Amino acid sequence: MKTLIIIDMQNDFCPGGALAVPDGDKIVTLINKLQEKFDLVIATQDWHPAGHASFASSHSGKKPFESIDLNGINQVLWPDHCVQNSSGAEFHSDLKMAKIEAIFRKGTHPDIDSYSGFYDNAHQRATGLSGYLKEKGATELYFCGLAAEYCVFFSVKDALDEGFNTILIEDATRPLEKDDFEAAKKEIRQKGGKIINSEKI
Ligand code: VGL
Ligand code: ZN
Repeated sequence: MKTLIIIDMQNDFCPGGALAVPDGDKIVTLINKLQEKFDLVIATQDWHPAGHASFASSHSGKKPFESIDLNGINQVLWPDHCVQNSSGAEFHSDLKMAKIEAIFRKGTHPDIDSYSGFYDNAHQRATGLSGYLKEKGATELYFCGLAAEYCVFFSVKDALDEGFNTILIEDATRPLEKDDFEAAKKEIRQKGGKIINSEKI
């Protein structure tokens, strides 16, 4: 069964937001059109408590986009973003919600970040997404949303590890940094993932 997974299509990742992805808002119309072609559509939502450990503001003397070691894991420090119940954490207002059957929230644990929709960055806590998809009979997972080389990429990698047929829809995602996305695409292909454009669907 063909499933569309929309990653973090939230205001803070769009121009004007706290952690804006260049042209992040330009993919909303395409994602709305794509939804009609899928049997199952689900979404993820970055959903941090205030003072989250991934925020630069939680570490004295640190600035956004610096990296630190956080409990043994390399952590990029971000501007405060997607704080629970803030307008930045809301989905882009043009995103069609009618076909989205479930929303998986992530990044809720105060001490650890969670890029993937499946697991936290230490791979210790599952969101339940994998079990949900398997119970629904999902076999082919198509990924879109933001940001391409972070939450989309980590979700794609986990999907491959979980044994799903995994396809990234390249024109329905946007990166923070183009070069980092090129490296991510290479790794996706090496792991057996497919990368396509939306016209192929
Ligand atoms: C994301 C950085 C921090 C993403 C979320 O959705 O790609 N990136 N939190
Ligand atoms: Zn986040």
